[in-house]
Amino acid sequence: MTADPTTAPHFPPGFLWGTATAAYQIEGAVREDGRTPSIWDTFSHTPGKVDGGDTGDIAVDHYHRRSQDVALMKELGLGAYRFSVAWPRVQPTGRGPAVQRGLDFYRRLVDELLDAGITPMATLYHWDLPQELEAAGGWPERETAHRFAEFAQLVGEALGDRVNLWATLNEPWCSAFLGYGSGVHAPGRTDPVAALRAAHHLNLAHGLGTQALRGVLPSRAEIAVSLNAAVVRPLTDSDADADARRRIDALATRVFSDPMLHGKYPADLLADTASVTDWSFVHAADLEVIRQPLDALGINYYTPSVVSAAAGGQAVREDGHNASEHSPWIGVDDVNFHRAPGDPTAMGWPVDPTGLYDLLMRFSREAPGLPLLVTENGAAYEDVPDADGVVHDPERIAYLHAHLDATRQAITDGADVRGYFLWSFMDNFEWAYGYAKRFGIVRVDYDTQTRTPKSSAHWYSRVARTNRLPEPETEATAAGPAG
Ligand code: GBH
Repeated sequence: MTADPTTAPHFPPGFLWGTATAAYQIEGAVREDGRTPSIWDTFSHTPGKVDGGDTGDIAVDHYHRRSQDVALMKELGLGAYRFSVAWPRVQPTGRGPAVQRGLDFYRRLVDELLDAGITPMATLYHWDLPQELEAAGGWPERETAHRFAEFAQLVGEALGDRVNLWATLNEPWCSAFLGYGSGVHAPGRTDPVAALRAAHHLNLAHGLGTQALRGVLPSRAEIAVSLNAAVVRPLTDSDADADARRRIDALATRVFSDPMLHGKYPADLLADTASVTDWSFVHAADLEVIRQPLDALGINYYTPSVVSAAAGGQAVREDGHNASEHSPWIGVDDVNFHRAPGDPTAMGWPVDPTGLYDLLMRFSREAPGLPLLVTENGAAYEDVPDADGVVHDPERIAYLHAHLDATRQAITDGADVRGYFLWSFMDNFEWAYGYAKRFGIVRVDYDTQTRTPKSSAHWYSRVARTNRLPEPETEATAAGPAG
């Protein structure tokens, strides 16, 4: 009954099997060792911004439970771990010299990972801008990009001898368009011009930050960026729907990938947003700075979008994403968002692994020779622990299996995918949703901070150890506790 291991499809040798987290979502200890507030501290403490009034003050207390968390990763046989560095821990005002105690936390984390045989991947910016930099204007101001480059240099100097894999930014789309456009993320501003300025300055920060890292890292270091490139599908094959798809694709994906990979902003994006801004905040030399040679492109994927042109110019939003009065789609107020086919997760996001396949193939064609990493993929479900506190989560296993199968198919079809980082290692602070949504393969009891691997953790452990997906009929046994 068991699959023949010699014919079962393996992933390429050396494939990185990781999980991912982000500083504000897990660390807590927000006032320790010199850390100052980030925009997410301010935002989560503003009534009405986060479900249940939740904050990251304690989160899952990873700042104090770091060693135990790394030990659990080792026990599960995970090969890589993507974490982010909290800017306000390292440079509390966003300026000036680094706080050694802040850097020490990450030095110890990395040392423990390396001791455990786990490859660290450090993301420099996962949304926690020091509040003082927001007070000075935040991402809509050009100066913030220069501040980021300085921060990148400080972290590069401190960790460059032990971290080989880096990402500059995580999902700059969220920072720019949810942070300054729709306002559902920190800092909660709703200003279309500010959102586009933020997008450009995040691009510039990526370019300047990459240059700064190259200046201090050994030549073996690999630098990437993580984009939440969107999979946007037209509702029908009409020209109007194709045009809606094109406009959303420009504002979701090409606004970052075109300057980063090709050194230009898409002409259609500039035309579509001409009534909002003339983009005069883009200086002539910026585009060459933004286009830096990269060692990998990180793709974060969860679910696709389905769009159509709105009949009377009046858009409807029926896809379950955080509805807000202000649209993040600057200059595009006549595109409908429809519920995509597929069973919804607890986020209401339909499961569709073909979107991940399509994205990997798209970028392997668009940027030949650039290795790809899936830097986030995973799902929230209504996990119900049994009497022993154990969560049996077959839906999450099915989600992971399907998306890993799509990844393997893309590799078979020529995509150079080097690794996969499951979101997330453990349940954590899910931004505007607070603790209500659980993405972890490890359950966290928020009263006791106890960590308990879910069935999906044992399943993923098996995948990581064997470098292959189990045949569906062996899934039940594969999901049992690891030997
Ligand atoms: C990632 O964000 C984050 O990197 C990670 O920190 C987070 O915990 C994880 O995914 C799970 O959410 O169409 O305007 O309604 C993903 C964020 C959420 C961004 C859905 C796009 C739709 C925005 N994505 N969102 S909208």
